[in-house]
Amino acid sequence: MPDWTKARERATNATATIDANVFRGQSATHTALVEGVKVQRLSVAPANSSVPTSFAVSLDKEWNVDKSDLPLKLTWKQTSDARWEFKFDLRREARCYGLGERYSSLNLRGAMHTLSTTDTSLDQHESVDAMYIAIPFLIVQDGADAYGLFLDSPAPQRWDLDSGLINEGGIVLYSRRGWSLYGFGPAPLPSIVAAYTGLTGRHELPPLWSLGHQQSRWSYPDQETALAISEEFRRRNIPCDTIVLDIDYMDDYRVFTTSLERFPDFQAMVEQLNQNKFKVVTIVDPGVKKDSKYHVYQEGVKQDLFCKTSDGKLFVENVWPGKSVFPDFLQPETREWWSKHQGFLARLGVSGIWNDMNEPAFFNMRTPFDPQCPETPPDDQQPFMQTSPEGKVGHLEVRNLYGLLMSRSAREGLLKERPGERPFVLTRSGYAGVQKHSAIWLGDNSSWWEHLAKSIPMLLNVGLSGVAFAGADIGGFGANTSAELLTRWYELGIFYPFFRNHCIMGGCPQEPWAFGPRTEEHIRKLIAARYSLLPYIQNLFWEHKRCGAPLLRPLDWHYPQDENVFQIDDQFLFGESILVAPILHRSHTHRYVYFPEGQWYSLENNRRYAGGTVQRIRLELGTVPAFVKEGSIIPCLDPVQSTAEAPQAPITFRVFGCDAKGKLFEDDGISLNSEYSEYDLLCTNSEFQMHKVYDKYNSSRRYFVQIDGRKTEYRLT
Ligand code: MIG
Repeated sequence: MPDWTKARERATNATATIDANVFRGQSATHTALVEGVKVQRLSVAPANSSVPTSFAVSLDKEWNVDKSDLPLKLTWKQTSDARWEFKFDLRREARCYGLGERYSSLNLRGAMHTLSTTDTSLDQHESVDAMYIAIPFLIVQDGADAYGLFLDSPAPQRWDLDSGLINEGGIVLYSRRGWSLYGFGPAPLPSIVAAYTGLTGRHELPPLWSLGHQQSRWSYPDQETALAISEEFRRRNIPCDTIVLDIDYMDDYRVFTTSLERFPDFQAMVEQLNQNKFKVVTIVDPGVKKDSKYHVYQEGVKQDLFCKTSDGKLFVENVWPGKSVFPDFLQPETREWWSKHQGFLARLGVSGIWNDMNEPAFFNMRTPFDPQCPETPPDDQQPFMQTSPEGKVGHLEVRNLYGLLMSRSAREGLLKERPGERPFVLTRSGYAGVQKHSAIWLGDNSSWWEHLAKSIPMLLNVGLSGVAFAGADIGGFGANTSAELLTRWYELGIFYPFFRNHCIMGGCPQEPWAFGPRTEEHIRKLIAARYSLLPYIQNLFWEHKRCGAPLLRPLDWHYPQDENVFQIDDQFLFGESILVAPILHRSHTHRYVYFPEGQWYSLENNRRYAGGTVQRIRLELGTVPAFVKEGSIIPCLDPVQSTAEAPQAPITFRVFGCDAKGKLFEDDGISLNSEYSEYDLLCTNSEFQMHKVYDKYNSSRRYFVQIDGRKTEYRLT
């Protein structure tokens, strides 16, 4: 084990001299236009090294040499061989967004933000800093202009967003390796996100089933329970698409095995679930049980695929299986090997892979990075080594990539197993660009009202960081939920792109029926509302694919001129047409809602609200807390119990106002390269029309139009 105390002492003694610039390497600035936005790239490598391969940036571009200043007057220096410092301007009025997963209000300003992937293990509260996901992309919104800074290095970083109230931002990067920094803008906020996701990639269209309701808990312990839960959903007419199996489906927590005692007919169970229009998602952790009789361990040892300490011994830590070893996903051979193992689950009929514990988390060494440390310890004093394309490297230098690369392997494995089918992967940890491979969730929240409320700004910042397909555990993971909290959580959760109810071992039951008929009735109605919005949600994913826009947007995304919206993070826009303003406090029945310009209609009862006003709105338990902007057409799916029924279900176009516009995107919901159709929906003077933009997908469903409560069939000609 490295001597951490020594490393830290040595580093602390160095503090006195850390101001001078000791840089003796190569640097270059280049520029390119990405999605119409000027992007400058500063590449820096210490002497005798090169800029490391990026696993985040996927864009191949012609870059031109550039001499102009970086945005926000950014300056940098190297203050020791293991520490870099950056400074940039943050004018008083500038707002800061992004940085991936932060336990924060929407505006990140006024605090330090540590980016080093960390299992917060239920400790999500005001004092938590580093979280599961680390995305070093910051957006600065200053007046009408937005800027972006992306420091592409998977080593620990600390971003100081003017915690000293001196109108200055700073970054410390704890690395001995080179890096690239990308500066974006000035440009409007949506363009900055388009350019950043142009560079780092976007989500593919998700399989439609993954947008339906997913039911999880730690754990459904055996196949009887998994089947019984699915049958409850059908019996009670509560729509649901997926049963999620947590760690107890495995044989003694060995990855890529199933328990013969508790799941003796795993494959038959999956078949039965599939027949009942459910998919199955299974958890996969990176820790491989250190057990000389276990094939996955044997293979990895034989092929030298696990992380080793600097003196060449296998790195062993405790996680669920007990003593475990960890694949080095930085090596292409490891990724290839791991990806093939997904086949074990895929052949049992499993549809999606849930990657947990991949910060990676360890039971003994909880946080390998110590933010008090002024610099990174030398490679050989780090917990273990990994093999990068440039050679051996200390774990901390590349730690933030672990979850991204693991989920990349999972995705590639599913693709190999079912070529042409959209893979569903969910990951807890990630780095910039993780959206190319996976959806994410916010990890271990609790059944607290605070966490219900916090999920809004957290998901807004995650979305602005390129990760649109995201959610939080509905009902709350830790602690015991209540009838009221669970209901309110569904009112908001039906707008989470990733829509899953999940709960900790030992927590009280929190399936939709757990609190009796009245609560069940509310939740049934709310889940049905989610399913009815699926065509609109598919439109939004299509929009994300084309321009990187998140589904959940802060109000200033669409109303950049309206100062009233700048600090709002207890309401959000769900695409351009829907404003969501949920109740976030126990026993509240009303809340204040700010309506931006225009007219707004309650999605539920069509009541009209004038824009530019704040209004006190009654939202009884079980109400969909959403308002549609006048001039919008929302495509709504007729009731289904599973998305398996969606292709045949009619769509009703709900028209809000006499003159309105909307979109319809349709495809088969499962093929990677599905044919698709896209229509512009138009209503003028209460006359409705669909215009083809592209129509290669032939749907057999019927369409209806609903204007002013009148519903008529519309025939596509
Ligand atoms: O140490 O697999 O965040 O969703 O239920 C806890 C058990 C490990 C943490 C995940 C949580 C999951 C749990 N896991």
